[in-house]
Amino acid sequence: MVRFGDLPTSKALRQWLASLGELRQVVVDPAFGWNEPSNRAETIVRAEARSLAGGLADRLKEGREDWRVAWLEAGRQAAATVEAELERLEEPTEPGAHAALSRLYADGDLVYTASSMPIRDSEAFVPSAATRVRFLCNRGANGIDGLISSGIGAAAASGRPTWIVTGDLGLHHDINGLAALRHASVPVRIVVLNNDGGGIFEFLPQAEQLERDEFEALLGTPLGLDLTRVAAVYDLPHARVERLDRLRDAAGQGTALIEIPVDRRRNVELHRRIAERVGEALGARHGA
Ligand SMILES: Cc1ncc(C[n+]2csc(CCOP(=O)(O)OP(=O)(O)O)c2C)c(N)n1
Repeated sequence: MVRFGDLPTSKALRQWLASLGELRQVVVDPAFGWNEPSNRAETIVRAEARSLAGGLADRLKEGREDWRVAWLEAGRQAAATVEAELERLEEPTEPGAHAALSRLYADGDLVYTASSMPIRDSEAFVPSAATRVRFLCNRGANGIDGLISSGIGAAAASGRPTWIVTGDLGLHHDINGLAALRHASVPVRIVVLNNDGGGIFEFLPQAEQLERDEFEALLGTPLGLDLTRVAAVYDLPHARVERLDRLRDAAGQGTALIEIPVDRRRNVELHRRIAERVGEALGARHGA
C-alpha cells in the first residue's frame, strides 16, 4: 500500500490496515517529515507527490489490471448493497439521510460535517460522485463545540452555498452561533439529525452493560430540544423531514433549519446489518 500524507482519519480503515500483517506499507511524505505514528511503514519516501504518483500510474498501466478491476468492482458492489439496504426502509435513518443529502449536493457546495456520527456516516454512506463538493470539519475537542459558527463562517468567507450536517447535541453546543446567519449571503442549510442525544455512544459496550437510566444520564444525554422553537428564536424556516423523499423540498427553500428525526438504537442495528450485508456480498464474490 502506498499512502500519501497523513494517516486516514477513518478508524475502521486504520484498524484494517493495522491488522494486515503481511501488508507492505510505503508512506510518501511530501512535507519531508516523519508522518508515521502507526510505526508500520516499511519505507518513508520524501518526494513531491504529484510527480511520484504520475510515475507510478505510468508503470501501473503495464501492471495488474485484474487487481485494479477487482477493487473497483468490490467498491461498486459494496455501494449497491448499501443502497439496496437503505431503499427498503420507510422511516428516515442516519445512513439514509447522508445518501439522500448526497443527491442534493451541487457543484461548488460546502458541506460542514459534525462529530460524531455525521463525519463517519458521510465517509461510509455518501457515494462517490463526480459532483465537486468540499467537505470541512472541526477536529479534536472542537468536534461539536463551535460547529455552527464555523460552518456559517465558512459560508460567509467562501460565498459558497453551505450545508451544516450535525447531530442535535452538536447544534445545542453552539446554538447561539445561529445568530451569525445574518452575515451569510448564500444559502446555509443546517441539517440536524435529531436522535435526542449522542448517537455515537450507543456503539460503546456501555450501551449494553449499563442500566438504561444510567446510560442515558452519563452518555446518551437526551435534551428533548424542540427545534421549531429554536428556529423561531432566530427567525429561521424550520422543516421536519419525516420521509427522506421530502428532503429535496425542505432544502429547496434555501437557508433553513432542517430536522430529520432518527432513532439512536435502531441506528446501531442498521449500521451492523449493513456491515454484515456488505461483508456477505463481498465474501460471496471472493468465494469466502
Ligand atoms: C465541546 C465538546 N464536548 C464534548 C465532546 C464529546 N462528544 C463528542 S461527540 C458527542 C455527542 C455528539 O452528539 P450529537 O451532536 O447529537 O451527534 P451524534 O453522536 O448523535 O451523531 C460528544 C458529547 C466534544 N467533542 N466536544
